[in-house]
Parts: sequence; C-alpha cells; structure tokens
Amino acid sequence: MAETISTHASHDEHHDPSFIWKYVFSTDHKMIAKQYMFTGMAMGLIGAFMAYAFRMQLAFPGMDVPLFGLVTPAVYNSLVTNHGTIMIFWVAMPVLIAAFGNFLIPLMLGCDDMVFPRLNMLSYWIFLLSAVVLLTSFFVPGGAFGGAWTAYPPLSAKAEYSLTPLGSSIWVVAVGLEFIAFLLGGINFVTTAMNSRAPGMRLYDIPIVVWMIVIASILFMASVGPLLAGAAMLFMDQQVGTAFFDPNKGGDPILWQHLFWFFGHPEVYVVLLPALGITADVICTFSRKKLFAYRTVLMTTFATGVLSFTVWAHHQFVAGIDPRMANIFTITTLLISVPIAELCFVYIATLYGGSISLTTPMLWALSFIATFLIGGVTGIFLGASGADIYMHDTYFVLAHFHYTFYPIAIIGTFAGFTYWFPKMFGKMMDERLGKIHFWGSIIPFNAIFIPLFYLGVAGQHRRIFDFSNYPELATPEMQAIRIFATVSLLVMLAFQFVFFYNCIKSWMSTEKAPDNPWKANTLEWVAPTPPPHGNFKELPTVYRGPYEFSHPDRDEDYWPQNEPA
Ligand code: HEM
Ligand SMILES: [Cu+2]
Repeated sequence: MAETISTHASHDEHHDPSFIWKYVFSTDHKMIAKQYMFTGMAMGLIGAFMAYAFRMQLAFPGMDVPLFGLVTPAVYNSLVTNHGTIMIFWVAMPVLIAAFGNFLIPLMLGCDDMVFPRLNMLSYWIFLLSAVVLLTSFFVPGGAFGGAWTAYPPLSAKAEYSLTPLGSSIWVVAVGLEFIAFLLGGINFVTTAMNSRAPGMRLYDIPIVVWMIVIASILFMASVGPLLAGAAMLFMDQQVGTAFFDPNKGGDPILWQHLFWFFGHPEVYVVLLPALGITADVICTFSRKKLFAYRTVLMTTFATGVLSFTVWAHHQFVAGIDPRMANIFTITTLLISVPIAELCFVYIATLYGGSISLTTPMLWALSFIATFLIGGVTGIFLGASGADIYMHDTYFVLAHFHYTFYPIAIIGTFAGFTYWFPKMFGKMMDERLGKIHFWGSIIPFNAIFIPLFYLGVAGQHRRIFDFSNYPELATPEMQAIRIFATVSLLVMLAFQFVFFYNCIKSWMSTEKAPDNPWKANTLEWVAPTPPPHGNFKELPTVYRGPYEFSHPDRDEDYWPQNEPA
C-alpha cells in the first residue's frame, strides 16, 4: 500500500523527468516494457547468431564461419547450450511475459501503473544483470557452459566431468538471477490484475491476453521454487564439494531431472499462454468478433495450467523410470493436448463468419495456429512412451519443440509487436514491409525444420558437432538436407533486416498514429497515443464485456454483433 501512495506522489514530482529518470530509472510500466522488449530482442539476435554459427558448422563441417570463426567441439556445445538457454529464458520470457505484460496489464485494466512500480524497476535491473552475467561466461577460462540447456548432472555437476567448470557455475548463477527477476515481476502482475482494475471491471471483463499472462505468472511462481533449490544444490556440487547429484558419492543425477522438468514443462506453458493470448486478441480485432466462448477459454486455461504440472516425466522415458510410471505420464501428456486442441478450435470459431482483414499482425496470428498445430501433433507421438524411446534425443524432438517455440517466441512476438506498435511508439508500421518480413520468415522457417523431422526419424541424434564423424548418419543425401536447412536459415536471417528497417523507418516517420488505428474494442486503445505518464486522461468506467468496450473511435458498422440486444 505504501508503495502505491508513494508512486502517486512521484507522479507529481517528476513531471519533466531528466533523461536518466525517464529512460534508466523509470518506474513507468510502459518504459519498463520497452526496456524488456529491447533487451529481449537484443538477446534474440545473439541467440539467432549462435544458431547461425552452429548450423553453418553442421552444413559445412570444419569451415571458418564468416563473422564467427572456427567452431570447435567445445564451442559447438557452448553455442547449442546457450542458444537454447537464451531463447527461452532471455527472449521468450522477457518479451512475452515481461514486455507485453508490463505494457498491456495496466492499459487493459484501465489503471495508471503497476501496483508496485519500484519492484517492477528492480525486476528489470536484476534481469539485465542476469543477462550480463550469462554473457560474461563466454570470456572466462574454459568458456561458456556446454552441458545443454537442461544441465543434466554429472556433466554439469563436477569440475572433473566438465570442460567448462567456471562457465557452468556462471550459467547457474545467471539463471538463478533471472528467476528472481521474474518472481518479482510475477508478484506485481498478479497483484495488479487482482487489485487495480478500472471501476466496473469484473474478473470476467479482463481481456484474455491479460488473463493468460497472469495465469502464466502464477504457473511460473508455482514451479520455479524446486528448481531454484535445485540450482543452489547444483552450485554447491560444483563449488562447495557436496554430492547431491553425484552417484559416486551417493547422490542421484535423476533427482535433478525431476527438479528440472517439474519446472521445465510448466515453463513451456509460461511462455505459451501469453503468446496464445496475444494471438487471440489479434484474431478478435481483425475478424471483427469477440472471442468465442470466453469463459470456457478461461476455464480451459486454468485447467491446462494445473495439468501442466502432471506431465514432466515424459522427458525421462529413457532415464530408467518404471514403465508403469511411464504409462501414467503418457496418459497425462495425451490429456493435455485436449485443451490445447480446444483452443485451436476456439480460434477457428472466432474467425468463422467474421469480417477478416489480413493485416500483418493478423497474418502472424493465423500462422501461429498453423505452425503450433504441427508442434502439438508431433508432440503426441513423443508423448507416447513407446515411440519416444526410439525418437528420444533425435532431430525429430528438435523439430517438434522448435515448432512449438518458434510460434511462441517469434510469431507471438511479431504478432503482438506489429499490433501494439502504434500504441507503444505512436507511429504506424509499413504494412507492405511487414508482409514481406512475414513471408520471408515463415517460409524459410518451415524449410529449416520440416527436413529436420525427416533427419530425426532417420535416426540423426541431436547435439552432435560433426556428422562426418558418424558415417552411418552422414550419408551424402543427408548432408544435402543439412545444407538446405542452413541455407534456409540464412534466408530467414536476411529477411529480419526488413523488420529492423521497418521499425526504424516507422519510428522516425513524422506522421502520428491515430488513437485506435485498428478500430479495436479493448481498453488500451481508449488511452491517448502514445499513452502519457498515468495512461488515461480520466480513468475509464467499464460497463461492457472484454471485447465490447465502446470508445470514441468505435466503428459501428464493424461491430454489429456487439450491440446490446
Ligand atoms: C531462429 C531459428 C532457429 C534455428 C535455426 C535453431 C536451430 C537449432 C538447432 C539446429 C539446435 C540443435 C543443435 C544440436 O542439437 O546440435 C537447436 C537447439 C535448441 N533450440 Fe533452437 N533454433 C532456432 C530458434 C529457437 C528458438 C526461437 C528457441 C526457443 C524459444 C529455440 C530453442 C532451442 C533449444 C531449447 C535448443 C536445445 C538446446 C540444447 O540441446 O541444450 N531455438 N536450435
Ligand atoms: Cu514436457
């Protein structure tokens, strides 16, 4: 409470904040959202650059990769490990939850800021510190951690088993700091959504994207505890001489796998839910309809969250768990595909009969459904323990989870970014460039990963540095497939310049975006563009459902079904 009061006081004090107060020590949720967004995107460039370096190595083993240099076996491992870690913890998390959550929650709830603005700022700075700590590991003796993003002991636990003893510990510390940052953020998000809504806004009037970010925050906070404890134990194994995970001294490496995946599977839903929410809102606006079966979607999301805590051992079918246990985890895994399939149908039902306009954000949102469906359907194969024993740790798994993470981290981000760009930066983006960027990303993405399903079924193992060392896996026609995937990646990366050019061009343009350019019906578009400190000229009163907010710019012709009966 004290926090809230002091913020209101500071609203008055800092009417004309200096550069430092405005951009560095800002407690304004919109500025913190941008800080998270830019940091996340910068880390995304680093993660993509790593993918470029190791995919070049896979296509042309032993070559001096342009702009990077030689990829030795140890460097390969570090790159793959940190690519995975960065993409999930330092890209998907900050962009989807922290950036969109910070930007949207107060605006969509019709309030002036987060409940704990200073905690919010602290969260960002701890997050930035964690990113810096992680990146320093590339410059220490031995290099960055190379024991995979899942950090299984014994490779990760003991100096004598690891090529990167110092890098491993820095990795654990960085991940721990990152978790703390998101714990602080999660507390803020949940409290704000529960306590700080505009007058008249019931829980059922909260737009689905806000709900999904809030539920994701709850999932994160509920799952991260055991892993934080596990990280502390791993750190002690590395540096203090304990043996929690060292079987030679009575420890149990499988314990780590349980701690990791008890967090790791819900974590997939932590990043998935915000992306699903963003997609839902974009689809509503551009099909001119409200979300189909809103309350059912909300209940489904809660149910998915609970179920996501019951599937973790599907990652451990080959770790020697009892086959009867494996059956149980097979069943829960197949069960969790039901609510996700339901959400896909909800999207299609929302589109059905709508007046659809294929803007750039809408193209991204539609492609989310198509690509995520491939990720989900291939997951059903892997969830069945019998099939997984054959496919485990092959490129089939790799292609499967990229078909879930790419829609989440990349498509979800671009859908949300291109949709809310006018509100965030006060300018419109160029639609033509936006569409070129869309097609230039989505076609090469499929060209990279569809062949990898094939390689996986053929038995190609993941995390292998040079397939010419494994003649049974490196037949000539398979090398051609690897080269095809790498070239597709180069094409995709080249098209990202179109995006950056579009951002800069739009941002520099002198033409101001209107307050509600898409004629959307959620509350954030009622605020002036870009929203000032404190967001709304006067706090709005809500008297309709989440997708029926009437606003000055509301286009009656577009929203016929929202008229009160
Ligand atoms: C930009 C396009 C991307 C490409 C071309 C790419 C490519 C790859 C490849 C080839 C590997 C496996 C290397 C090996 O096992 O030897 C890999 C691993 C991985 N990638 Fe990606 N990736 C991309 C984007 C992403 C995104 C967006 C995410 C998540 C949000 C992600 C998460 C991961 C994870 C978690 C791993 C596993 C790391 C490990 O084995 O420890 N990747 N990626
Ligand atoms: Cu899982």
